[in-house]
This record gives sequence, C-alpha cells and structure tokens, in this order.
Amino acid sequence: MPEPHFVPHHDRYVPRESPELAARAFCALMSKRRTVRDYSERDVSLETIEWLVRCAGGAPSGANKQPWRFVAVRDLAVKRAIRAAAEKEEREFYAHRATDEWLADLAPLGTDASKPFLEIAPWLVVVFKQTRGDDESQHYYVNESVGIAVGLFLAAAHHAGLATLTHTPSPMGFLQEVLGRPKHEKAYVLIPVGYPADDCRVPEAALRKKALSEILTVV
Ligand code: IYR
Repeated sequence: MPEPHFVPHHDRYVPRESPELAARAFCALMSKRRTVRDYSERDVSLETIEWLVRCAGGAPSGANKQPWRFVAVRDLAVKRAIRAAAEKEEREFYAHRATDEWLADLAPLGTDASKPFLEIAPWLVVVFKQTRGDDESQHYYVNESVGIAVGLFLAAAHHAGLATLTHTPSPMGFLQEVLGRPKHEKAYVLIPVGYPADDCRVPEAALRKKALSEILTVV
C-alpha cells in the first residue's frame, strides 16, 4: 500500500473582494452563458482549446483517476462524418425513438434532426468517459467525474467568450468508431466550440430558470 504524502496547500486563490461579491460576479458572468446552435465559421485557436481542456482536466475525480479523454476535432472531413452519423441517429430519434412527452418537452427549444453546427463550428470537442484505465485499472464515479470536468470546460469556454452546446446524439456509439477510440472509452457528450453566428438566436424558453427558492433548501 503506498503511503500518503502531504504538501502544504500554499497556492490558494483568495478573491480581492468578499465571497459574496466574488460569487455574485461569477454568477453574473455564468448567467450570460447560452447554449448556442447557430455558429459562425470564425476560427478558434488550438491554444484556446488546449487551455479549456487543461482547465477541465483539473476537475476532481474518483480516486483522482481522471477518467476522461477529450478529442478535439477540426478536420472538416471528420466533422462531416460525425454530422452524417449524428443526423442519421437524430432522424431515427425524432421519427421513432423519442416518446411524445419527450418531443413535447423539446418543442419549445425548436430542435430537429438537422445539425449543421457539427460542420460549421470550428471545433467539435468530443468528451469520452473511460470505464477503465488504459492499463485496465479500475475507475470510480466515472459519470460524476466526467460531468464535473465538462462543467469546468463549459465555464472556461464561456469565460473565454466562446459559445458551446452540450450535444448528445443518442446513441453515441458511432463517435467511438469515427474517432477510433478504444473499447473502454465511451462518448459522453459532444461539445461544439466557437462563436455564435451574427444572426444567432436562442430559444426564449431556455432563458427561464427556476427561482432560487425552487432549487435551494436550507436546513
Ligand atoms: N439529441 C437530440 C434531442 C435533444 C434531447 C435533449 I434531452 C435536449 O435537451 C435537446 C435535444 C438533439 O440534439 O436534437
């Protein structure tokens, strides 16, 4: 059994203002984030994507196993292959797989099987969860860990002035094939990253968030 080894936690972040003001300012920043489906072709540098992934990769994870792999796609031929496969699944979803209740829930968002953003956004970042390590070692709390990493990624992208969408064509098995990922990596979410199109519009329904009293209970 390896012995734990501790080091002082000296490199601590201390906001300049009070926790109340700092939290309020961050809330104001994040509440401006919108899920975007209309992207501009304007490019985003690889360096930017690398910083977003570094940020996501700093997320806490079960036993610090970091059970994720980010595949950043900018190659147009690969984006086209992903779009074709995703739209095939989505056509099936909208025509047959989705329940009536599900379709009714999606109606206010105005989504359909057409996914041009998969070709237009300069980057598609496909997040895979690793059910096991590359060396077959165990991973823990994989969904929770990857979910946290994705949250940091979305926040970092927003902070950098970039738009994102958490796209989950289902099933996503085709991403493993198209991107040549090993069996123990399962697609978790596909995140287009870029700038909103000049004429980008977002569904009004998505702006309505629950009131604090509906999401917070203090005991
Ligand atoms: N994957 C489909 C359907 C979809 C499902 C949910 I839940 C959403 O919040 C949005 C869309 C699509 O991307 O259109």
